[in-house]
This record gives sequence, structure tokens and C-alpha cells, in this order.
Amino acid sequence: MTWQDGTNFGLNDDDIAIRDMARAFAREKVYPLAEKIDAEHYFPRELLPEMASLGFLGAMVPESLGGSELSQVQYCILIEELAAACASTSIIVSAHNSLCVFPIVEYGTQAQREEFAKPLASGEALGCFALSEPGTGSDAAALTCKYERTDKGFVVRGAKNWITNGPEADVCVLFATNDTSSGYKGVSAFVHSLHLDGISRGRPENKLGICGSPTCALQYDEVELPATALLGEEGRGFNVAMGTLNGGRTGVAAQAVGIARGALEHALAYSKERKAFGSAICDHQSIKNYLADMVNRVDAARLLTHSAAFKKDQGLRYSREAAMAKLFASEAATWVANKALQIYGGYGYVKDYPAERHLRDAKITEIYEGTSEIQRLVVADTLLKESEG
Ligand code: COS
Repeated sequence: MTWQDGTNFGLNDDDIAIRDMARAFAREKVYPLAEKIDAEHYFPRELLPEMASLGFLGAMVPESLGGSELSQVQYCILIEELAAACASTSIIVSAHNSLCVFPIVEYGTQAQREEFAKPLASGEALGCFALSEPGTGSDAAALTCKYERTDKGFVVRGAKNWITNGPEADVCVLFATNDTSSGYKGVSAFVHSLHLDGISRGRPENKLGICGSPTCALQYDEVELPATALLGEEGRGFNVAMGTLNGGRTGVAAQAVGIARGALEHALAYSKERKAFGSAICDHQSIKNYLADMVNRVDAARLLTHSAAFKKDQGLRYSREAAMAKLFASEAATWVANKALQIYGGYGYVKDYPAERHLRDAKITEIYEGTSEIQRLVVADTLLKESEG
């Protein structure tokens, strides 16, 4: 298998060093486990200590708290490299960083950063994010998980769904409302340990793809949280969720780029080996057309992803760019993985080759952290707003 660079621009020496380190780790430690992770729905816990020591689990954490403080562009490079080897491993790292560590560092107090971000960066704890509910996905403001104030802090009751890392996580960023009639203005964010009385985890979901990334529901039965669990201002939780998802969407876009690149690399290698009508199939025009269209999509997806991440690094508004990157990269990943499987022909349809895994893994990138339909809404709404001047 070849490991190619594709189109990049403006990467500095640090970015390239991080890419090379992530690529070496992905190739030597993650890729050999990818088939087992998928086939056995295996959570690769043994990768966590080394990923922590390489700074992968503290990518969003300041160096003063033991993190590696990567730029968003560097973070996207890291996620792409992991995803090219194993999509499950990449989303374990991405959900931990983008959805749990980021909001703690961005919106939390210094005490919350010390209590939660430090162990999340060191690998002592794994993070998750609880926004969706059984009846609330795209319409996130309609959530019903309820919190009430008490003398000591808060009490929470309700259900959360589709929690990536849920079965294994130790720390959760939770969204709950104290007034469903107030819409998004009733929502507050909290950060808490998942090892509290009253929290139960559902059985791990049996998914189409990313099978080593564990997902479950969470049930909160009269869970008591201390007053210090409130993350950001009361009533501003929806803004915490949206601000967090902007960054998360660049991470999923990078994951999609990695899955697409992995699919392309395998199909490219196969097309050079496989013979039909007297020559390697890559010599046939139909296959060349596929390869050209695949690499175009991979590189265009990476450029959109890095452009959104670059805007975040500059401190600029980037919600439209993040949505554009996720929308394009996720649909490109499914398209590229589908064409890669086609290049393999019958061999693509069986589990002896990774082509069908790439296709199963790619599909979720069109769904989680905001469906393609929601991304189109965000892109069009921000475009219309910006055009008003
Ligand atoms: N970035 C920053 N802020 C955002 C934002 C974004 N992308 N989208 C909305 N907001 C803010 C708005 O600025 C507004 O805040 P203020 O009143 O303080 O200005 C607030 O959020 C409400 O905005 P709006 O009225 O547009 O919210 P809606 O309820 O109409 O919802 C969508 C907007 C549909 C875009 C939102 O619910 C969404 O992203 N849904 C998908 C949720 C998702 O990704 N779920 C996956 C969970 S993780 S697997």
C-alpha cells in the first residue's frame, strides 16, 4: 500500500513533523489492528497510552496543562492520518478532543480545566459529548433532558442517545434544559464524571461501520451534579454546543478525507496488480477515469477542510466553512469508497479486502455531528446572511 501526500499548501515544518509522526504511528500501530477492530467490534484500548504520550489526546489542551496544543490544521492532519488507517480509531480520538476536551478548555473555568482537561490529555480519562436524545437529533434545541437547581447544585433526569465513546468514557459534556418552553435559551452545558450514581449506559449499538468506536445511550436518573459542573453561563449551553460542533465538523471532515484516501490508496495499488484483457486494470480508461475522479475529490475535500481549520486558527468565524468541509468531504468519502469497491469488483464485496469496510465507515460521516441536510442548511443560511452585508 502507498501512503501519499496529496494536495497540501502552506504546511510549515511543525505541521509536516506532526503529519509524519501521526502517519508513522497510524501505519505501524493502528493499521495492523484495523481489521480486528472492525470485525470484532474491538475497542483499541491499548492504543490510548501511546496516543496520549504522543499528544494525540491533548490536542486541544494548553501545554501548561499537559496538552500538545495543536493548531486546528495540525489536528485535522492528525485525524486524517488516523482515519486513513482506521476510521474507528480516528473518531475515538476526534470525539474525545473536539467534542469533550475543546468545550472544557474553551468555555470552562480554570478549575474545570485542571479537574477534567488534564486527565483527558494524559489518557487517564476518555471523553464524550451528550447532546442528541432518542427523539432529538437535528433539532438539537428541542432536547428534553431536564435539569433543576438544588441547594447543592443541580439534579438531572432524562435520556441521551448516540453517544460516541459512551461505553468507555469517564468524562461527559452534557446538555440539558430547565425550561423546554424557552427553546435553545433554556439549555445549559455541564461537565461531569460519568462514574456517578444514577447514570446508566445502554448496550453498545451494533453499527454498520466504525465498529470499534463504541456508541451507547445514557440514562440520567436523578443524577446530582455539583454547582461547579455548569460549563459556561447558565442558559448559554446551546451556544456551547454549536461552537463545539463547528470544530467537531472540521474533525469529521478530516476523518472523511482520511477514509477516502485510505480507500483510494488501496484501490490504486490493486488496480496496478490486477490484470484483465492482457494488462493491469489501471491501464484501462474506465479505471483511469475513476482514479482521476477519486483523487480530485480527496484533494478538494482536504483543501476545504484545511481552509475551515485555518480560519478557526485565525480566530475568524468559520461555521459556514466547517459545514462546507464536512458536507463535501463526507459525501466525497462515500463516493470515493464506493468507486474503490467497484475497482476491486467481486473482491471488493467480500471482507477479505478493506474496500467494503471503507464504504461502511464512510457513510457515518454524512450523519454524525450534523447530517448533510443540516450542513446544507447552515451553508445556505450563512450565505444568505452574509449576502445581506
Ligand atoms: N455556530 C455558532 N453559533 C451558532 C451556530 C453555529 N454553527 N448555529 C446556531 N448558533 C447560535 C445562533 O447564533 C443563536 O445564538 P444567539 O441567539 O446567541 O445569537 C443560537 O445558536 C440559536 O440559533 P438558531 O436559531 O439558528 O438555532 P436553531 O434551533 O434554528 O438550530 C441548527 C440551528 C439546525 C443549525 C442546529 O440545531 C444544528 O446544528 N443541528 C444539528 C445538531 C447536530 O449536529 N447534532 C449532532 C450531535 S453530535 S453527534
